[in-house]
This record gives sequence, structure tokens and C-alpha cells, in this order.
Amino acid sequence: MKTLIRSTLTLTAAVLISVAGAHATVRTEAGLTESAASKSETYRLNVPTEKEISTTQIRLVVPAGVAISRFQVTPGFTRTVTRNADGLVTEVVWKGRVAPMEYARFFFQAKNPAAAGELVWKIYQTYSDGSVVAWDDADPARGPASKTTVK
Ligand SMILES: [Cu+2]
Repeated sequence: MKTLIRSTLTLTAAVLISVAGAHATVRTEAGLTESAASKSETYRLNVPTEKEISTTQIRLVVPAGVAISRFQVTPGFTRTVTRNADGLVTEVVWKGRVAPMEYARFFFQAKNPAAAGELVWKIYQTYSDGSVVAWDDADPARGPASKTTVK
């Protein structure tokens, strides 16, 4: 019985740790945080619901110099884009539902900037109660922004 309790506690701790690490992120399709200058890359936005209510909206702020060309179809979600004067997509908003214990993935193709540097992706995750979780480095410990190193 003692052993059972201990292993249950260990499992609970492990689950808590994995949930804490499951932030909303942008990675390459291969799961990497680096890519090459001027490369046409496929990026993957991963959004886990981390509350007991659903995620209803995800807003992505696209780093300057990144040229999004195409989105993979994501059934169940609508997408709205904002473009700048040059026609580049600067923001993307997806609306839909990511229920508790679920995650959603959004894939898009983009051309990286010609210059090396760091891309900072800001993600704003809205829940059904209207609360917004900011993954934008405003509070790096709790809401880190995703970064891609362009080499
Ligand atoms: Cu998390």
C-alpha cells in the first residue's frame, strides 16, 4: 500500500512537470528551434489547453522578415490574417476549440529572412472564460516566447 501511494505521488509529480512544460510553441516541422537564412521552412504552432476549460482563440504575431506563403488546412478552425503594406502576414488569428486534455497544431510555410538572427514568435491563447495566456516573454518564466535561431 505504501509503495502504491508513493508511485501515485511520483506519477502525479511527473504529470505536473510535463503539463508545466507543455507551453504554446512555434517550432520547425522537425521540432527544431533553428533554421537557415532565406530557407523556405515549414513551421508548426503547437497549442495545448492547460486549463479545465477550452481554448477558443490563438493569435500569433509573426516576426518581422518572415514571409508566410501558405497554411495547412486545420479542420474545425477559422483563420484571419492581418497584412502590412508590403502584403506580408503580420498576425494570424485562429478561432475554434481545443478542449481540456487536447492540443492543436497549425502548420504553415514561410520564407526565413535573408539575414541571420533570432525570430521571436509571440502567441496569445484565449480561453472560453475570456482569459488570455501570453507567450510573449512579458513574464519569461511563466510565458516564454518561442524563438527560432536563423543561421
Ligand atoms: Cu505550459
